Amino acid sequence: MKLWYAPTSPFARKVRIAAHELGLSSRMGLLKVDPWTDPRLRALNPLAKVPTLELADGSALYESALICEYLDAQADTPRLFPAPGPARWHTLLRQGLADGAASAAGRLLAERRKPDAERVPGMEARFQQAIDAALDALEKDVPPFGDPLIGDIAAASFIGYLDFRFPGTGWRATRLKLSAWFDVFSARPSMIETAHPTAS
Ligand SMILES: N[C@@H](CCC(=O)N[C@@H](CS)C(=O)NCC(=O)O)C(=O)O
Repeated sequence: MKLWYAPTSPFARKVRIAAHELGLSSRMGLLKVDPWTDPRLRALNPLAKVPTLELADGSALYESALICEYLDAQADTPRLFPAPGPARWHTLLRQGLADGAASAAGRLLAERRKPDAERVPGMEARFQQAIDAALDALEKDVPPFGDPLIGDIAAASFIGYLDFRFPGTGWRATRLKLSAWFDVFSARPSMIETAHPTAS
């Protein structure tokens, strides 16, 4: 299997972290692609987004949540997605929260890159509120230390993206538990090997 990815994408990073945590990264090739300009991607994924996982038979899976669940099912010991029940709902909710916040961060970046005349009043503030409220929600229900579930991986991907795109925002000052958790999580080999580029 081969992952079409961009090194700046938090969703692609989420998949790569999951593969690493499951011991599958050596079985997953990587193909770096620019989803905005590479026409080959749309032939696999009508949405032309990364991550897209190309399977051995030439078919493809897209949407990071689905790709991660597929990878979990390929592992000798699936452990990112609990069976139906409270633990599953909890981690899927955390994944949804973190993915939505990462999406808001991406849209905030795009808004800030627009010329002043094209900016829509109130949009930046709305995206920022989503990011801040998501961080507050994660602080109130901070992920545990130890082997992660999918929601914890998504949370780390979101925060990693925030630090990558918006360094020095000071989000840690009022979220000490989340900050401590993220520091410990960031030392995992899965995080180190999938780090966003330092400049882009
Ligand atoms: N919900 C999707 C989001 C994927 C996504 O938005 N990827 C961005 C890069 S971070 C992308 O490929 N954008 C290109 C486009 O929107 O055309 C997932 O979880 O995989």
